[in-house]
Amino acid sequence: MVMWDQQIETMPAQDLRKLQYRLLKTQVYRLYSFSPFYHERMKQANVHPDDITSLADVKKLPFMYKADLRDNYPDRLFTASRDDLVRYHVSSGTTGKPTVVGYTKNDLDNWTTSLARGLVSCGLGRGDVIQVSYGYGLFTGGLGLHYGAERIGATVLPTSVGNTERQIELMQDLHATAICCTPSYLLHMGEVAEKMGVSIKNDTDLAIGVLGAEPWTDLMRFRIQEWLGIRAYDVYGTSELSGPMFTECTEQKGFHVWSDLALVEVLDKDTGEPIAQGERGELVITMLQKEALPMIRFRIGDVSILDDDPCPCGRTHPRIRRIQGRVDDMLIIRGINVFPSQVEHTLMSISEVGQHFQIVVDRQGALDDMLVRVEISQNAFSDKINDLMKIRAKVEHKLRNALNVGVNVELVEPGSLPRFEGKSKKVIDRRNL
Ligand code: DLL
Repeated sequence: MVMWDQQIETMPAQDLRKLQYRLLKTQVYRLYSFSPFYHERMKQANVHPDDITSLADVKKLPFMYKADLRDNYPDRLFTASRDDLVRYHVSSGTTGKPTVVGYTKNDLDNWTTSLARGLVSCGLGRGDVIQVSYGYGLFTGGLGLHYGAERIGATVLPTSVGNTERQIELMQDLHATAICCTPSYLLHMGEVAEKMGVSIKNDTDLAIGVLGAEPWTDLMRFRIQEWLGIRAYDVYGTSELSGPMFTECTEQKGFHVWSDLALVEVLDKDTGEPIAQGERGELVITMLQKEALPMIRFRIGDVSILDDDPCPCGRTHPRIRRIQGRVDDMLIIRGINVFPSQVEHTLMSISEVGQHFQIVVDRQGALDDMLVRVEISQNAFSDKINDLMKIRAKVEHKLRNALNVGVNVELVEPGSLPRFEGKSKKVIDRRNL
């Protein structure tokens, strides 16, 4: 198995834990001594760095929330001097002030190392042409994967987002073997390519996709792989962790979280207590080496499952499974919890349904009303009302069974729902809750 750094990637789990403990202890001492924010937080929680005597003691440390970053806008949580900062990224978010992330030289180096390991674990390396179609600029996706790809000796094609027809021409002419972008943008590219008479499967050298920055399901993965003739890997991260950080390996069974860089906990979102292995919970991450913007027990709000079982790829770092949603993206429809990922999973199991859907939630009087707009697949498209009624009934039936709540389904023509170049917006909630 080819690895970027065999020694660290296959280090025995026990040694990794020792290393994590050392790094945690150093980071906590540093923050307690130099950061007024962390000093105050630890005092409030009645914990001193001397109280951390094992890795498990991480649970004594207070949590950090996205609101802490916003409340300290733009850079009051930074623990490096301005002279030592070499870059900013800014994440817009949906509410309030944006989040500003700063990086020292070492921070950029660790971020790039993390992605170098990840990209190699997806089978990429020297000789590959990697088209980076995440946005370049304030968003972390473009530059993050750009430097990761350069680090492993691949050739980067920095197309960023947009100008899709040109992207497809360049993909063909420069023989891109891999693409990094959101799954929604790749779906859009596939369609635009077909309109241009280009089949990504047959007329390009594309073999690998490194797709993320938004939730998607395994069934969507299978569709993308089948349609475009590639292996599709998930990549995960958030601006606060640096940007895209962790990818799946060729086993496609979750992201390896590099233990020398991050300590991951999966906790019950209500109690903040650990949950049993294999149960889903909220991801809480402590970055062990970050200098400019340290993150201790950051409650990301993403829901996943921790998998500590040995990975057949030989890497000893634990995995987290595909992100199952956010703690705050759960919709409550007439008292029933509904996750958009359940809707996607169900729809993708129905062959007459295309890749695109939209959920619209409204309130009629006191009752919630959920409408799922579904693009019918090109093959199943028909102008016979009877055929369409049958498909609609089937989709409604499957959704009702999966979600335990009745929803209305509207079938729409292929190509009629909005397409996205970056993160997609699949849920429109019109209720004033
Ligand atoms: O989206 C970083 C990134 C760039 C990741 C490129 C992967 C590829 P933010 O804009 O701060 O950072 O958004 C982070 O996006 O908390 C998740 O809710 C969601 N997210 C990111 N990757 C995935 C994924 C970048 N693979 C937020 N699956 C996170 C599901 C994801 N959700």
